Amino acid sequence: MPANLSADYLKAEEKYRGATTNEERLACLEEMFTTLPKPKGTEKMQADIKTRISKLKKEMAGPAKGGAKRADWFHVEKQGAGQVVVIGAPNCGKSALVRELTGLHAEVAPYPFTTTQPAAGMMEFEGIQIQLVDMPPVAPDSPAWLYHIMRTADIMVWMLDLSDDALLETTEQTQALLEKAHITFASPKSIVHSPESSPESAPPAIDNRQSEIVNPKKVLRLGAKSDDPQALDRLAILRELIGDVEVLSVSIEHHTGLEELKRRVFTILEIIRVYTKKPGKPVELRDPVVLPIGSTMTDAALHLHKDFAQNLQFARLWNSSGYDGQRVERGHVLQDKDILEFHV
Ligand SMILES: Nc1nc2c(ncn2[C@@H]2O[C@H](COP(=O)(O)OP(=O)(O)O)[C@@H](O)[C@H]2O)c(=O)[nH]1
Ligand SMILES: [Mg+2]
Repeated sequence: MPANLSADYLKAEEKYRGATTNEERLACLEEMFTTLPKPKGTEKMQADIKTRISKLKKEMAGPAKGGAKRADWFHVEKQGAGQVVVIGAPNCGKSALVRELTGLHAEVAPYPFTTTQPAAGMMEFEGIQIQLVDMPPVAPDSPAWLYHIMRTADIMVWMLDLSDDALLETTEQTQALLEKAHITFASPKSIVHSPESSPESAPPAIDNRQSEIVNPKKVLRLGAKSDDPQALDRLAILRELIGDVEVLSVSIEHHTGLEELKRRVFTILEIIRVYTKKPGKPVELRDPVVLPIGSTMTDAALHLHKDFAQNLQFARLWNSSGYDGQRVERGHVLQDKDILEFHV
């Protein structure tokens, strides 16, 4: 066994051994996979966890043939710069939002349980494509794959229906169902302003919550149907329940709040766009390289071509914070909208 298994990994493995339901086992295995360090030497463990995950999923989907009807198991292949699942109680406006932002034609109806399968579409944001996944509602009888998709997504948008008189009860109910499925939230960076969240003093969030199994999920709360005459009052009451966390709001009816939503989704994904140019040629403004925040010049080169990164001598950089073609070395940390010219 590789020596440097992380504390998070060992914790997940211990929970796995104590798990009593398949849902819990799956959550633990997924957590083990994400927390497993991935240097050389762990390939076999990685493969082993993957095999266990796929076996368990097959088992949870029911027998392949024979008397019992096989339940469907859905999985949504990631595409584009990030995967965002749109979740919430029945009828809160998920399909209407995803349709508005992606053009996807999922059915929108004034009654609950219209959407029974996940459906993905692409949302354009300043030259990149972000994947939105319209989901069936979070409800007591929701299938296990619903939570599985949430766990593997990059972020969640949790819609809260501002036209619903029972908004508080509905919100608590949804929260309870998510907790039961071991989905816990991280407030995205830059939203939490508490003193404990300073980088020096703060332990990783998972450490102060011993009972949780999976990594906290980044979630953006979104008040839906803000065109309702009582939307503002309901939002104020909701804030009392959920405390000082960010809640955006949108109306599909009035086309409001959508641009701000897109921008927040982009920032919460914690990605940057890097444009490239060839020496003597203009910058290529289509199809920027999309990388995680903190990526270096070498990461951008690797993204373009492996050999390219090996032969790379240096790059020149242009951006809005003072670079105007200066040389930067391999370890230089990039920013959103940097323009790079590689020299090999
Ligand atoms: N007034 C208003 N109604 C909306 C808005 N968004 C969705 N709806 C309505 O809410 C109902 C449920 O919407 P739908 O997208 O199917 O909800 P889902 O079950 O969460 O996918 C439909 O009748 C929609 O027309 C909105 O912004 N304002
Ligand atoms: Mg729907």
